[in-house]
Amino acid sequence: MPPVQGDLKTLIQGYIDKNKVMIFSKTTCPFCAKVKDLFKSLNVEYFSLEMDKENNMADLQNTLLEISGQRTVPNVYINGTHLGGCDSTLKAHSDNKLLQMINTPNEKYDYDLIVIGGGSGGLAASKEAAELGKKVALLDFVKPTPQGTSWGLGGTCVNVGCIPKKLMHRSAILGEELSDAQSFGWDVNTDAKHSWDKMRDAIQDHIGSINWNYRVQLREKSVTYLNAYGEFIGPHRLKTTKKNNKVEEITGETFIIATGERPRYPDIPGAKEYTITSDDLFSLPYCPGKTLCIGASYVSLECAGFLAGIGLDVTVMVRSILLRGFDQQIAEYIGEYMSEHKIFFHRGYVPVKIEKLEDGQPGKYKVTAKSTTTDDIIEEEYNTILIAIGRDPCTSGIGLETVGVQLNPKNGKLLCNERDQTNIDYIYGIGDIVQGVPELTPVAIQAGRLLVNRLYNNSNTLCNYQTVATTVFTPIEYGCIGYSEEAAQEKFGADNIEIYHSNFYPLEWTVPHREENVCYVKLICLIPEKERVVGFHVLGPNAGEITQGYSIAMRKGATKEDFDMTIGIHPTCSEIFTTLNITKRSGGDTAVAGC
Ligand code: FAD
Ligand code: NA7
Repeated sequence: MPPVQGDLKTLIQGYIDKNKVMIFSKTTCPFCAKVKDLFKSLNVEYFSLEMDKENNMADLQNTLLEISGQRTVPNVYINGTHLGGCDSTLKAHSDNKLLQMINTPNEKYDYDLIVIGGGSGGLAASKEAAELGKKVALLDFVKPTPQGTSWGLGGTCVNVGCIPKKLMHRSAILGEELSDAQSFGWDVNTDAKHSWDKMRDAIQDHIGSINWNYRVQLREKSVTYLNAYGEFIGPHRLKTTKKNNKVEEITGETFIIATGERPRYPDIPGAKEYTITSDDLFSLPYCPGKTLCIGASYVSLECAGFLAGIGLDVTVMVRSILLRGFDQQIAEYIGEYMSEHKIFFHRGYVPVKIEKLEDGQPGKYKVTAKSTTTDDIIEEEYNTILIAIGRDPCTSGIGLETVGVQLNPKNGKLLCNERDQTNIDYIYGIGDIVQGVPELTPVAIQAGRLLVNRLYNNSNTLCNYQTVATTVFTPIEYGCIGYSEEAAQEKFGADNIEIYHSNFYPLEWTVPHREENVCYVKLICLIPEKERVVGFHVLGPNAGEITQGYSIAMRKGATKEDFDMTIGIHPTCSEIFTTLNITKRSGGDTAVAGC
């Protein structure tokens, strides 16, 4: 559908705002060629929109007339100011004014770009923009949790997300491997004890070094880093407040909001006083002891997994299903595996009250929960209660209403177009706060880099949020790309998809006699498109490492035949994807038959 007039105005204004030298042109126009040759001879970078290549040329020209008062081409803008056509440009050059206009810095604002939020997306965007010669400020400020936990530069992933989570998962996996090692001939102490303090300190030391490196990188790239909270107080104007309450105002031509999300608390007595979230867990000054994880999505299950893996007594309280949004067959397999590995599940319960029984590190707390289907009430005691029932975007309290940025009223997420632009043309959004975008670190980074290249490097490449691979780091890892079975059925219809699946038995598991037939793979293929693979799922060790490479194949539209024609690497887990021949429809047995 061609853009409506209002959209065209924004589009054209965007080109003008983003390009130092902007030429609206036609490929067939000799005057346009003359102007472009002039800029080339002066070694001046320009961006030209060849309007005769667009399918809405007449609309574009009409809108240009409205904006600039000129319908003809070339139509030249320099630093946002309308210069005119071929004659005006040549005259400005002969009067020695052209280069002067081009080289006049934009002094209207303190910064070309202000990025609010120094997490995965914000850091990537600010560094990239500075490399492209822009004057950039990056604000990052962490509001302490209700328990008082705070952290350094780098956002969720580095401080309270992916990094400490994966390292604690690794600690748990090492425990299992320690016991495997005996089967492989190592005389290891079977009474090996785990130290929470040692693990936490080592991981926190690593995080500290990353925080420091980020600061060094920002300094090296001349990004102004402000450890301050940002809040819009007017168009292009931000109030920044430091920890010591020192307030300063700064202005920017363009803004990127990348403020991320923070954990949500249930509205029940005792929740904020007596519980922790993932924001507190990874730096907890004491071993959490007997722990209840409330919530059944990946943050909760991953934390439950590594806490149990380091030897703690762990329960998960599940309101409805496991891993909403993920393939439900595999979600259930994960639940079964975790139950087999000493994690207890309370299914169909929600907490209603939390009370403190004893102070201490850890203390003791009573949780009262009620069934979602019956009148049943349960009461249990734990040392630590970890809440992981979702995360809210940090889009309130930052003055978005002052500048009129639109949010999704249901969840507070930022509404952006495919160019990551909000309804306010100089304000963009990236990362977890954006509606409909996968909440993953590499997504925020990619979006930030591509956005900045569109803003300052004449790029048109959009961030492709489809077919993003991800992994759940539960005790048995789960990697996936594309559609779950349920989503594929809903989108394409059950008759249009063929599902190939199999169990597999990692060779490394055979000698220590780990359980058979818990590892599993599934390929979901679209029959009308030569069995193009639209869903990829693997449940087993190192699923993250396995999954990454296949996401390139999926982006390239790989079919089942492409998988079949690929020669596997033996002996690996991943080779199972090259030999899948049992369809789910056939009802054939997927159990492992041999090596
Ligand atoms: P963030 O990284 O959250 O950064 C936002 C920053 O902005 C924060 O530092 C915040 O304090 C700051 N800020 C907020 N408001 C203001 C303001 N007004 N002024 C100044 N600063 C402000 N993703 C993966 O890809 N893989 C994983 O394995 C993974 N594991 C995760 C595990 C956990 C426990 C959690 C919670 C998340 C995990 N994620 C994972 C998700 C990943 O961390 C996020 O997708 C990613 O950090 C989002 O980046 P962002 O730039 O949008 O925001
Ligand atoms: P998610 O993915 O939003 O999942 C929330 C989970 O918590 C889900 O299992 C919910 O159950 C459950 N939930 C929600 N509200 C409640 C209440 N009130 N009581 C009990 N259980 C509840 O959250 P995560 O924290 O795991 O992860 C959020 C993002 O953080 C994720 O996308 C990553 O980017 C990092 P439901 O299925 O709705 O019944």
